[in-house]
Amino acid sequence: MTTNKQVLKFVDDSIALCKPEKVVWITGEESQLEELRQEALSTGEIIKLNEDLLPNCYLHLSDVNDVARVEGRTFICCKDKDDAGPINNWMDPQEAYSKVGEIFDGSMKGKTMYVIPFSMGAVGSPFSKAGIEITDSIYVVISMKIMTRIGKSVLDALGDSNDFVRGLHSKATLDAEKRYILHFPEDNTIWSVNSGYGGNVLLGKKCFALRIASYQGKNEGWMAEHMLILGVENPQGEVKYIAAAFPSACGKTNLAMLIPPELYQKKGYKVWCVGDDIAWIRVGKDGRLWAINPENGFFGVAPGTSMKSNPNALLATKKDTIFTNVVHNLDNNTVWWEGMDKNPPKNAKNWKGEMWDCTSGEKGAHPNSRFTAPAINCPCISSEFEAPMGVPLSAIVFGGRRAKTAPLVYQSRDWNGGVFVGSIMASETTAAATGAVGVVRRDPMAMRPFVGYNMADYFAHWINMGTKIANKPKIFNVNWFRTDDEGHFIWPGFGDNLRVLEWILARCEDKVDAVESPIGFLPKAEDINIEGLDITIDTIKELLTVDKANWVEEVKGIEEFYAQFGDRLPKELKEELAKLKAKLN
Ligand code: GTP
Ligand code: SPV
Ligand code: MN
Repeated sequence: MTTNKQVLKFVDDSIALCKPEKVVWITGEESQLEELRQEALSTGEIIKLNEDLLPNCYLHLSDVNDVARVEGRTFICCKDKDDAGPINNWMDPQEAYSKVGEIFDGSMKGKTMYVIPFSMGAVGSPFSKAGIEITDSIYVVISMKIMTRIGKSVLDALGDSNDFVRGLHSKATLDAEKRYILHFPEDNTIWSVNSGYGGNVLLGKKCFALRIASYQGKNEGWMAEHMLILGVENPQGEVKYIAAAFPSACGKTNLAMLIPPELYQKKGYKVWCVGDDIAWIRVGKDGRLWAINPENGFFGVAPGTSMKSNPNALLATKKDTIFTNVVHNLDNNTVWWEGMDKNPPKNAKNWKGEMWDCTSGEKGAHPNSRFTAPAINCPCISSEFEAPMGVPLSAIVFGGRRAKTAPLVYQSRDWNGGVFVGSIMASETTAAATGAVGVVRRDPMAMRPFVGYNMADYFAHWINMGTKIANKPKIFNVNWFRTDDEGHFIWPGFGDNLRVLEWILARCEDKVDAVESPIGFLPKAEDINIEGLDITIDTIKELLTVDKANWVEEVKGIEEFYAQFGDRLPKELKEELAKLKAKLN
C-alpha cells in the first residue's frame, strides 16, 4: 500500500516483535471494514444492535478490569527524567523498550496484525499529522475508523515523509499487572499493551493528539490542548469561536453541543460544535489563534446523556456508533444507561454482560461507559469542522468541578494572568481514570494526565506563545459545579451555560463592564441574563462570591503544587502568584 521505507520498516519491526500469523493493511474501504465487523461479530468481540432502531451500531464490552485510563501505568519515556517532570511517570527509553518489549514479544502469535494508517486532522490540511497504529484488535480498527481519518489516502498524503507517529498496540492477555501505556516523544512512538479500553488503545486520541502532540507543539511553536471548540452564532449571523479546557468528564462534550435556552433560540442564537475533546492551536497570519479539532468522532461519556441534557450527542449516536460498557436491552436489542431516561429496561444485561435487575440499586452501565460516534452525525456540527486552517478563537475558557472556591465565571487580567488561572486549575476526579472519584486535585489546563513533557516547560510554552500572538484571545475560568449546603448544584448548567458564554463574548468585544476582584474580573450580577430561569439575582451573586478565606487556603495548595517544579517554574507564574497573594491581603 506504500513504498515509504520508514513505514515499511516500522511494520517489519513490529512483525518481528509480535510474530502475528497474518498481517492486514487497513485500506479504509467499506467492504474491508464490513468484513472485519462480521469477523468480530462471529467471535463475540462486538454485538450487532437493532438495525431498524440503531442502524450500523454495535455494543462492545471491555474486560471488567479494563474500563478507564490507567494514569498510574502511563509513562513518558524520554532520555532525561527531568524532561518528563514531577507530574508524569517516567521510564528510561532503553529500559522501557526492553522491559515492555518482552511483553510484546510473540503477543500476536496465532492472531492477525492490523496496520491502520490514520490522520489527525483532515487529510492534506497543513495542520494535520499522520500516524500508523498497529493493533491486534478489530474493535480498535473499527473505532479508529470513527475517531480518525484512516486508510490509503493517509499514506498517499504522507508520501516518503518520516513525520508520522508509530503506535503499537496489543491486547496481549489483558493482564492489568502488565498493562503499560508508554510514550516515547523523542522517537514519535507509542506502545500500549494489555488493555482494550478506548482511552488506552485508540492511540490517535490522548496518546498522540495530546501527549506526543504537546511535545511536538512545544518544539514546533503550536499547542495541543484538552479543549472543546464551539462557535456561538448571534442573531446577526456572526459566529465567534471559543475553546474550553475542562478535565475529563467535566462537561466538554455537553458544552460543545449545547442547545440554547428557548429565549436565546427565539432571538436567533445558535451553537455549532467544532470539537468536543482536543484542539490543535496555531498562530495564524492575522495574529489570531486558530484551532482545529484533530479528531473525526466523539468518544463521549454515556451516563447522563439524554434528550434533555444533550440531545445533539444522543442523536449523534443513532447510527454508525459503537457503544462500550453500557446496558444491553434484550427486549429490543438496543442500549441504555443511567440518566438516559426514567425507563430502565426490565430484561437486560449490565456492562459486565450479566443479567441485570434495574431495581437492585446496582448501576447497569459503567460510570465511564462511552459511545464512539462519527462527528458528522451530530446535528450541530460546524460547517468549519473540516476547515483546513480551523477557526479563529475569541476566548479561551478553563474550568473544573469545584463545590466551593471558584466562582461561576471570571476573567483573567491578561494573557499571563490567564496562563496562571489555567495553571492553578483544580477539579474533583471522575470515573474517566481508574482511582478514587471526587477528590480535588490540581489539573492544570485539564492537561495533568496528558502533557508529554515537563509541566513547568509546558507552562513556559504557554507564556512564550503569548509573546507571538498579536491578537490574543481573552482568557476566562468557569465553574458549573458549585453546590449548596445540601450538595445540590446551584447553577442550572447545560444549555443555560450559554448565558455565561454570552457574558464572555461581550467582554471580548468590550461591550460589558466588570468588577475587579483579587482573582480577576467578575461579572456584575445583573449582567448574567437570568430571564426565563428559576433563580434570582441573589443566587447569581452567591455564585459570583470570591471567599477570601477559601482563596487563602487555595494559595497554600498552589504554593505546594508549584514547589514541585523548583527553578523550572516560569518566573511569570511566580509573579502572578505573588500578585494574587498581595490582593488577598
Ligand atoms: P471527557 O470525554 O472525559 O473528556 O468528558 P467531558 O469533559 O466531555 O464531559 P461530558 O460533557 O461528557 O460531561 C461529563 C458529566 O458532566 C456528565 O455526567 C454530564 O451530565 C455532566 N455535566 C456536563 N455539563 C454539566 C453542567 O453544565 N452542569 C452539571 N451539573 N453537570 C454537567
Ligand atoms: C478523557 O478521559 O478525557 C476522555 C476519554 O476523553 S479517554 O479517551 O479515555 O481519555
Ligand atoms: Mn477528554
